[in-house]
Amino acid sequence: MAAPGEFFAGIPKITYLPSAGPADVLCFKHYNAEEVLMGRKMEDWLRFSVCYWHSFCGTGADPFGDQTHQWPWNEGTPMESAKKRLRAAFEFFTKLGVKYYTFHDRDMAPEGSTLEESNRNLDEITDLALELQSQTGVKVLWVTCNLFAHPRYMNGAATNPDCHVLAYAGAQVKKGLDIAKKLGAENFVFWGGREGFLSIHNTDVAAELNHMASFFRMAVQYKEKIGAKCQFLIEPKPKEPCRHQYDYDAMSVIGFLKHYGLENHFKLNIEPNHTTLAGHSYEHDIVMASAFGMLGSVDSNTGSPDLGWDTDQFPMDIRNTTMVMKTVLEQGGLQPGGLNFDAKVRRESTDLEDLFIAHIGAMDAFARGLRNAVHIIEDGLIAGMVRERYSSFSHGLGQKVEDGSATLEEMECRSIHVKEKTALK
Ligand code: XUL
Ligand code: CO
Repeated sequence: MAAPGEFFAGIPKITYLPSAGPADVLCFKHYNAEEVLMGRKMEDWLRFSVCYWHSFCGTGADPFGDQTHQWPWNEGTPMESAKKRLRAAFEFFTKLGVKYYTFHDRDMAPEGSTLEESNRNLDEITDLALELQSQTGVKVLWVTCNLFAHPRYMNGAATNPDCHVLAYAGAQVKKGLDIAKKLGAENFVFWGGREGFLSIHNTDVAAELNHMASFFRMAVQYKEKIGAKCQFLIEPKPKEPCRHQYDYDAMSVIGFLKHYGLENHFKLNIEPNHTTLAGHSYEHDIVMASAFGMLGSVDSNTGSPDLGWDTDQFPMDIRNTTMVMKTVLEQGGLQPGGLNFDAKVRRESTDLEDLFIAHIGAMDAFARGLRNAVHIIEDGLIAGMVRERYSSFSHGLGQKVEDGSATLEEMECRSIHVKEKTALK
């Protein structure tokens, strides 16, 4: 029997039961939130977050078929169902034991017929969000603005050829930052949904990139003006919906930020499914962003290696989660970022409990990845091999290359009488 206002009746608080059998799917077999590894609780290394758009707004529709999910919160007027959805989401976060969530402005509250009405809707729904946050202790990992779904954004937002559209996007981000501050969001994400092009022939690439940089500068100024504390994050993606997107991958975004002098104001939110769409391995952008001190957060999902599009599946591959967690451990954690499940249950997963099973599976996969990464780091074998591989840079000429003081003349001097065999040693 459902308690009044309960959406997930019959589903208990999910606990750690390592000895549970294979048929027991509503428990964690590996994720033990309180367990301390390398000086920190598992939950603090992993900082899991549930995403609002897939898990609570997703309908199961795809380009070939209509809605398959009949969720009980989708009832009443758009504002009524927005409130039901929020209550259902907080029941879910609490039962799952996840302390963070993420949302777009437009999936939290419906868009009105004017900006003013949209803002009013957001105010009303986020009042309720604030109340539920303080009742449960669940926090916002990040907020983002949906600058890609409405028809006005069909040619982009910050890179739109029409300045009026850029202005609308700016107004939306201004409100998004107010909301982020109100809810104490720890980060704020910019995903360049349609910031790119379908045809290079009608696109002034240099102008669009300049506009995008100006747009980000305005956001930095406003964030500082209102004293919002959230870390700005850019989420790279190479394509889809555009044929080419400017935030192609980690290195493109880092190059862009450095070119425009914005690198101190932003980090990256890496989504591995996007990384593989860019032709890289799963962990590539995690490693690259971290190497430059720019890994801020992770949209923990996966695609299928045999597909060329963004399927946003729950990550279940232990090899991948190990590689991610090894990088996270090596950089000392992800805080204030986290592991956000930008992932959706399949169109065919039509039971409410599937939402739990999917998250539990992915959380266990990350817990196993964390344990593996701890072993790899603690036994030190790989780190020792890597150190040895670069040992020639720890003294003499190598040290001078390392600190940038070496010259080509010194290289010549060192190499001229050395037989190749010795030089290669
Ligand atoms: C799209 C995507 C988005 C962003 C937020 O591919 O990943 O959901 O994470 O806008
Ligand atoms: Co994402």
